[in-house]
Amino acid sequence: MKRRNLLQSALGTGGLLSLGGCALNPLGPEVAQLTRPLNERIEAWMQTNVAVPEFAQNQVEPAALLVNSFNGVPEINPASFSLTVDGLVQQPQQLSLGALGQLPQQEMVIRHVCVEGWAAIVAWGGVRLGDVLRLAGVSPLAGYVAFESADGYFETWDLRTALHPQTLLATQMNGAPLPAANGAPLRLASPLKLGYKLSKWITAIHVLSALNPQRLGTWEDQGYEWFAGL
Ligand SMILES: Nc1nc2c(c(=O)[nH]1)N[C@H]1C(S)=C(S)[C@@H](COP(=O)(O)O)O[C@H]1N2
Ligand SMILES: [Mo]
Repeated sequence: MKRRNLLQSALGTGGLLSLGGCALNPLGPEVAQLTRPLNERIEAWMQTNVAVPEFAQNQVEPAALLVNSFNGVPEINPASFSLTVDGLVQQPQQLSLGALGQLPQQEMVIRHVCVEGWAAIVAWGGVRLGDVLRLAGVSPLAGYVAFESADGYFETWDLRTALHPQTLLATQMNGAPLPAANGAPLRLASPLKLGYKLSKWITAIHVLSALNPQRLGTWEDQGYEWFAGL
């Protein structure tokens, strides 16, 4: 049973609830707006507790992953690079790539889905975002995470999806170091969110208690859905 069907039958709504990324709500935008906060909380909870099935290594589709960058490829020197983790944390961090390499390394084969209508199965390797956040010690008051990227891209996520074990800060793609065009040295990868949530070239992570509704994300601020769950 797919997670979405399971949730819908659990709620006894006969499939009328729109859950996350899909814009096709049969009850129209007003109802979608009304049910959205509830759906987001339920879906975030589901995502924290349920592992998304992964694909096999031989199912990766290297040619299907299109490069999608709104502002070119920023230049980043890996030797001097460090990832900032700050905001509502006990120990703000500046993590070099060497320091990130000391954390447990994970691999997963998942489907990347772009809202523009293409998808690709990709093998990602890197560290769990949750491990990085735990290193900094997230405050109990935190609920959101913001990501800054070297190309000026900006994203915000709910903390629960950020802490999900299948949300990675990837340094590897399809068995090789992450290419510059795909976000080297550090990008988000997760089977839980649409492509535009998966920031490339991440330089800073800010842990927040609330979101600024004027600054939800590069595409969200132009009308794209914020939760963007898969
Ligand atoms: N920093 C940054 N991250 C980004 C983007 C971008 O333009 N800049 N594009 C997003 C979109 S819309 C998609 S589909 C994926 C594409 O990742 P890829 O270029 O590795 O295929 O990156 C996402 N992350
Ligand atoms: Mo995308």
